[in-house]
Amino acid sequence: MPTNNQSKSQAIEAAQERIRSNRADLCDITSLANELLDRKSEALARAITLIESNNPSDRPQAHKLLSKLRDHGHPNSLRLGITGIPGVGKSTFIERFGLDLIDEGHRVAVLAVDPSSKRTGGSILGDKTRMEKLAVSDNAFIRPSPAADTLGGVARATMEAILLCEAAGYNIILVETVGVGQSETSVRDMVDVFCLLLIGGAGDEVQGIKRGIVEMADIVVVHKADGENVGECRDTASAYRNALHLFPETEGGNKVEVITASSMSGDGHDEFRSCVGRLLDIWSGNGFFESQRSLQRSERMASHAKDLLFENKINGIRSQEVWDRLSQSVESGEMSAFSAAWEWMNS
Ligand SMILES: Nc1nc2c(ncn2[C@@H]2O[C@H](COP(=O)(O)OP(=O)(O)OP(=O)(O)O)[C@@H](O)[C@H]2O)c(=O)[nH]1
Ligand SMILES: [Mg+2]
Repeated sequence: MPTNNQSKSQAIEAAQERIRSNRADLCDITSLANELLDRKSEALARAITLIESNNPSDRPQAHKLLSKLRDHGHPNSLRLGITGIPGVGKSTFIERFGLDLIDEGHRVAVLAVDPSSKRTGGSILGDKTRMEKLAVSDNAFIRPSPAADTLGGVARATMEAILLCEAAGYNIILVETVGVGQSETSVRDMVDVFCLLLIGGAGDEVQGIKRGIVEMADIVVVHKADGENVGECRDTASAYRNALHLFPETEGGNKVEVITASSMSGDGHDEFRSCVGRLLDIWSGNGFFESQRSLQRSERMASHAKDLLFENKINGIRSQEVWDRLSQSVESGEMSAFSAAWEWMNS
């Protein structure tokens, strides 16, 4: 049996250890933040790993890091999403677009959101090989998709990864996402400009395009417009132009532009950069750029709160037991999913 004095000194020692480790964490986070602000890409990679972590015990650290970097956002950053079905040429397009931007003096970060990575083992190899030149540029940072997606973690982490890239001095952030599932809708809410890549000729069903995705786009690019494909791509572009003409005016007061491009020949890339420039001119003139960002920030807060609440609740041991019991009832058909979720929430 420990004496009273013994247990008291043990408690003091434990408390001191806790304070020491908190200080060590704080120190590590401070130096990580400083290295990131010094534009060390290795620090940026480590910081993204921290915010991508699905371990709830890493949350306080992530919070500390983001708080330290809060005032270091890039004043003139541009966040651009590129979506389209697998194989439409997103990575190849980004490589060429990114290299052109670097030539113009920009610093470019590429983040990939790939909901299919869980199934296929990821397009990491594809990302690396399709962006060979960009990958070795000092002014580019490429982050392939995280390997697993739990509790919407991939999308959650991507918004924060954008902020970290900006703090590390990247002014153009390109987010590549496969346009077949949920991911592109959440990516739309993280970027300023959203671009849809299509292939000439194939109808919407063939392209696996979800309803509504075309309406979300600011710029539509009919891609791989080279060799024998040029004519077909032009036809597809004009069909989309006609269809988009019938849509109501966009919130930003801009016209959705439809162009053809090839990342093999480079045709259409100048036109693409002009389209982006025109959009930014319109949006900075009418205030839409800033208002869209403000709205995105407040929506992100709600979505983080939802994730954290869920995580907090599901990680309680009792709560997990209740979850397992209710989920068995749902699986066996004894209970509806809504009632079970309701009961769990109120448990
Ligand atoms: N002809 C032609 N082929 C292209 C063009 N761009 C890309 N490709 C080819 O299309 C294939 C797919 O290119 P990626 O850039 O990997 O496509 P992706 O959309 O990033 O694919 P995922 O990341 O797997 O969704 C590759 O074989 C490219 O060489 C283009 O402009 N013209
Ligand atoms: Mg790709």
